[in-house]
Amino acid sequence: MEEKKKIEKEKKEAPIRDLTTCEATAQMLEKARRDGVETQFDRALNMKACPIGADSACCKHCAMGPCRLNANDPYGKVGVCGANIDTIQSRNFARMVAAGTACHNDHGMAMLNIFRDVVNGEIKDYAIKDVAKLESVATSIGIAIEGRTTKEIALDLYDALEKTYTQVEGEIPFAKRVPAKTLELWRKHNIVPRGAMREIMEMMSRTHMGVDQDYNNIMKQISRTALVDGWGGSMVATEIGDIMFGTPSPVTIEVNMGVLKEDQVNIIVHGHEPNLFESMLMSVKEPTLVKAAKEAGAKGINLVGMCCSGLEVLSRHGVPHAGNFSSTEPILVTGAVDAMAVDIQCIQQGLVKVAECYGTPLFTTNPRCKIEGATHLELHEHNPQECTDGIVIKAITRFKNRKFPVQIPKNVNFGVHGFSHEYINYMLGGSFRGSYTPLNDNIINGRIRGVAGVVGCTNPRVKQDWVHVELVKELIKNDILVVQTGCSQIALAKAGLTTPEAAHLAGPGLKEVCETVGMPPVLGLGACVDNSRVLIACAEMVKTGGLGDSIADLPVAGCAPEYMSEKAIAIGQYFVASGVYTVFGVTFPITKGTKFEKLLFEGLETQGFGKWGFAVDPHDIARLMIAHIDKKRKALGLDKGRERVLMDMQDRRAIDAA
Ligand code: NFS
Ligand code: SF4
Repeated sequence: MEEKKKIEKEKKEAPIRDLTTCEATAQMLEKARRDGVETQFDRALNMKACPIGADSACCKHCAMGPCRLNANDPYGKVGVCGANIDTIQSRNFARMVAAGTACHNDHGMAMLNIFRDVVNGEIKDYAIKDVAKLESVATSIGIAIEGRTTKEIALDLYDALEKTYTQVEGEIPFAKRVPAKTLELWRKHNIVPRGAMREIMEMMSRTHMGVDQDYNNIMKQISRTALVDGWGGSMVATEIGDIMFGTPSPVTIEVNMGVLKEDQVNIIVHGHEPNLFESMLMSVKEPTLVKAAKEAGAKGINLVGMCCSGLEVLSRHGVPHAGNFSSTEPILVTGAVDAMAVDIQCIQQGLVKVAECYGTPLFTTNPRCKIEGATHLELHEHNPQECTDGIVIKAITRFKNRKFPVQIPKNVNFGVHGFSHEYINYMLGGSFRGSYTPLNDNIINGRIRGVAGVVGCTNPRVKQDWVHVELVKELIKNDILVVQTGCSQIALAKAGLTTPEAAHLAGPGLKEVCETVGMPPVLGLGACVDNSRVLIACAEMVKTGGLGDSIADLPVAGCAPEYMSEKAIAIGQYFVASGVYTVFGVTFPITKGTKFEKLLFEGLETQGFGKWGFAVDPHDIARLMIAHIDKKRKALGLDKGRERVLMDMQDRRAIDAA
């Protein structure tokens, strides 16, 4: 008993600076402890991760089990049905990919439904904002645009993209954007996705007890399912979002908890579908509501974002962003949040209790995501402001009756965000000759060693933001250009690395490129579904030439160093299947020393795909990624050029002069 108490005490007193490097979050965690409020950080300390689950060595797919195998002797035992460790863990992995893919596709399909009703005139609150983008997306999948009205093109685009979800046979529409050699490999392995519903259904069916029990065969369906995320649902979500709400271009914007304003009505939108946020943007400008806020004694209404929908409007409209996933509970501890509106994904149930402690009304708005104890105020696309106006009114009331002392961390960081792949094209090539040629050239001549995508969640099992920031610093120091999405992008923004001035932290080659173009060494592309922008950028690099024939040839690598969600696993797998080496941190759901592990970490690459990597320490991760980029440079015959850049500046000037 004494021992138990001692452990409890130690746990509660884990130094806050060990939990996060986000200064604002740390301050709020300290306050939360004083206030006796619990967050994910406390729960993580008190919940030891199940070691059998962590190794993916258990199965509960039927009632003859659940069965658990011994990760220290993985082939020493099988399940009651005879399933071995490779079957069990590949099925577990498959279901994570299916769930993550389902989330992105569910989101993408919801966006596409809105698009359909906007085009046929049933939804009047949203519109087609970016006709140029509509035309370029249509053209990319073979829809004629010459001499046709916007509505005609849009209707055709809707019909085509619906297939991403519903098609029974054939290849998804955006397969047309995949570099020929990459697509050829997919066809050879019969993994070009048909439609998301079909792939996810087949994945769930094949992982039922007594169906697919060959991990190699399961792996194929894992890849096909993941690919209908990256080149399917996620890509549709991004493209339709751009068409309706505008394609991002760089904006300078504030992030961190200091964007909350003590003398204003603070409203946070947290979640993933941009339509809630777009409607909220209209509501906070509604003259009657602004007036009501002023009458309540506020200077105005302050709307800020968190997590991925926050990133979408940060990129598209320059709306301030208050923090990433692990900060969603701590920000309520400020006492300054007058309402939080959430839709779907990464909404922790723990928010309810924290919101309650500080009298913050918490609203769920989507029929697919209600939370016990939160107020449900549903957003109907045909009249979205009914919901968002209602939330603003409740927020004003809460402001007027604020009972809790307000303590807002002062931290605010400025940075540049909103680098769509279209803008990268323009930025490097100029408006007349927009192209990826300058990027490829700088990779070929070695100023830029390669490109890394650093993305994904934060996870209280590791120190918040630390792995992201240390990893990215190490990469840019080594002349690797970093592109970012999701919660990772906010970690780097808070660390001040999304500014052009951060170029001084880059190696000499990357620094020179950044200074010439005036860009940061770290480019924020948006939300997690916007990882599809990274895929398109990779396809463009292949198309531009000089860096091989397939995505697998490119000197690029990806990483989600603090991931936690099944969506992240799906993203990792679609990058791997597309040809990218992808390293994950925190933990990897696999039993070491098994055939399935070997397939993920080596075999897939031998087959011509990318492969998985794993390391926890940011410097170890950086080493793995850099070694891979150098391996690809060598295969392309680019190692010589780069050595010269590093060893002899004079030499390089001579090359440039030539
Ligand atoms: Ni991505 Fe966005 Fe963040 Fe992770 Fe969650 S918010 S979809 S899953 S935690 S990066
Ligand atoms: Fe056990 Fe096989 Fe049932 Fe899984 S499917 S719980 S391994 S008996």
